[in-house]
Amino acid sequence: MTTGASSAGADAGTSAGLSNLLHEERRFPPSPEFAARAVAGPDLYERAAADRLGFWEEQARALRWERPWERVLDWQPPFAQWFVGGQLNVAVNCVDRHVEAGLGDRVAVHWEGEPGDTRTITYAQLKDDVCRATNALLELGVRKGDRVAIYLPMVPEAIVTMLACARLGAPHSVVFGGFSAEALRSRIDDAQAKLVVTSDGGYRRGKASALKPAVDEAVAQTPSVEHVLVVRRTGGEVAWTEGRDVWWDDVVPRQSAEHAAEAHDSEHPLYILYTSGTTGKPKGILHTSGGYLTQCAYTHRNVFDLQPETDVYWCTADIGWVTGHSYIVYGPLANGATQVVYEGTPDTPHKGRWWEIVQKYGVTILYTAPTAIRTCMKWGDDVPAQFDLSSLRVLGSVGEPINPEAWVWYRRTIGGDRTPVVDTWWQTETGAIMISPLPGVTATKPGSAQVALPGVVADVVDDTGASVPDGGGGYLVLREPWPSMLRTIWGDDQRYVDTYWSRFEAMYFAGDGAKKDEDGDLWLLGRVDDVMNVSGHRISTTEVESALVSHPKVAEAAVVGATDPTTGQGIVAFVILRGAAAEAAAEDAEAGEAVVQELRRHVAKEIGPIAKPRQVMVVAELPKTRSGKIMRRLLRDVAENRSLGDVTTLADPTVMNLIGQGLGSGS
Ligand code: 6R9
Repeated sequence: MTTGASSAGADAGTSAGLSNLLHEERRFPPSPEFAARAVAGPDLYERAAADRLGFWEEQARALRWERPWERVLDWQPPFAQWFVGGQLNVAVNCVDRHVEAGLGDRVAVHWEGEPGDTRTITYAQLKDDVCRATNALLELGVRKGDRVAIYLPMVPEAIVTMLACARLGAPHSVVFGGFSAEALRSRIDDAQAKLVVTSDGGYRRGKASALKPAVDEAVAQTPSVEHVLVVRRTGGEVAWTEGRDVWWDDVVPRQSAEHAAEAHDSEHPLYILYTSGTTGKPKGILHTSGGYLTQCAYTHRNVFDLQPETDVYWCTADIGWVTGHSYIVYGPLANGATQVVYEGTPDTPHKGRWWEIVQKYGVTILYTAPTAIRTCMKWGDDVPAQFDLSSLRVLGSVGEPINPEAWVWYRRTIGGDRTPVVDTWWQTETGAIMISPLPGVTATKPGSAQVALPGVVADVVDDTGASVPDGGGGYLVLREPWPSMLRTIWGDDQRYVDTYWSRFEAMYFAGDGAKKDEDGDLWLLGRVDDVMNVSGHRISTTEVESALVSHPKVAEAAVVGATDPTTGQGIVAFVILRGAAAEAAAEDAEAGEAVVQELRRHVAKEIGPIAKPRQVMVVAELPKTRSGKIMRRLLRDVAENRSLGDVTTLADPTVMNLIGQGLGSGS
């Protein structure tokens, strides 16, 4: 294989590092054997270019429609409807039709609990489980159009509940189990959910951690919720509200395993998923049925070269993120794939747990995030070396830019220098993969997501919206609507228009910086707005700032994402304390340290542990422009230990000296 020329620098994860690496010369073309039996061929690009809408229709025909569509696309910019007039049931597509095709005995899910307990669920069993859950939701009063919040660990019931909602046409809103009671409350409230499905708890890092208390706290303030359906997972004690709370075991198993599914309109809402925007209030991204499922299934098949009869696929994401929605639930199940679902963390009970799982189930396709790859790199090559990873044949990456060094390590150490690596760019809003190599077709290039998939039209434009030439940089945009695009922000069409469609005329603004290299391949450079990316999770600076200023000791706060070798970015907060707290912290280092820890815990409680700042720096002033805007750029310089950039627009250039003095109060 061609390994040579340029090598990845230590700073490869930073934008500056990436710019240097645009001259990456390593190429990994597919082997002739791989190409010969690959799902995708080069003709896909030609067909999509010749007739884009016809190409998407061809992809939609892979699904079962109860009524055919009349029009492929109705585009009233920026509002799209796909496969208009068509009707289908998403759950039937993901489950029943495989059983009817004689594949009922195929394993849908090899589930592995963190403590080592396992469950094997065939498509036939999954169908029965989904029907029982659907009947239970009906018994609890859920009807088509009602919203259901799901706050569960990675247990099979999470998948079953999502599909039961899809079957009924009751949009789900999955809230990541690591989010706080307050985050859950605001999401339940925004969607006016009628039912919350949760569990007593789940296993993480070798311990049972409770979930139900957060639900109790949230639901005390959300009058829309009629019932809380509780899965028993850990057997831990739970507080109980009679009449409201219901055990899963008491209502679901006794239901009929038959449910006659209704066909829903192609544009019927499938789910809402909240993601951070540039303001404190998370955006409820709305996805609908036909177009979403079409693109999930198409991308899952082609990007991962899925051969459903023989592959064992594993996506390590949590179901609370969009990757779990599209590439654990909807894409793989629509394609009749066999997959592994793992409940816990990669280092429990030992650092080789993931590789042990790959060996145990003979995983052939692995889809994970750069932050996990970099963590495994840190743990050392000898960990994966203890396991047989020869079953792997395709490796995927998602969530943030993958630096070439990590890419090459992934391919070499996990993929035995044999597997294609696909770096897939997409977002909660895009619903499915948009930019990625195709294994079997593309000669891959470490660090670059390369080109838009067939059917997708991406570009990089400058400030004025003009397309940049090869070698140029700017903003990533999408020029044409795509089937799995978000339809709006739940309850806020105007915010949808403002956020995505107002920056440039007639183009979707993704919020990411990007470059085109000399071959025209795309390099994603991270967010250009105030959204941080921590371990592949989107967290807005404003959200963390709001959490900080909600603490009585904080007068003002500014938050930046600083480059972090493992998590991509780390959260660094600069805070000005209020009078007495400020005096105490200034006089006594221990008091200063105590307040720093208190604030870190406070943010974790308000938003969730993923938002806990890596560092909190107590400062006397914040750098502001004359118009009062905080200059985050300068704070980033401080957080990343760089010398300061241009300070001439500061209202008071001396504040940076004051900030320098405050740096003793790190965490
Ligand atoms: C799927 C998902 C979306 C943001 C996106 C971008 C970053 C995702 C990436 C990537 C570079 C990749 N991102 N994949 N950056 N290369 N392959 O992650 O959705 O949680 O909504 O995040 O993540 O910044 O805008 P979401």
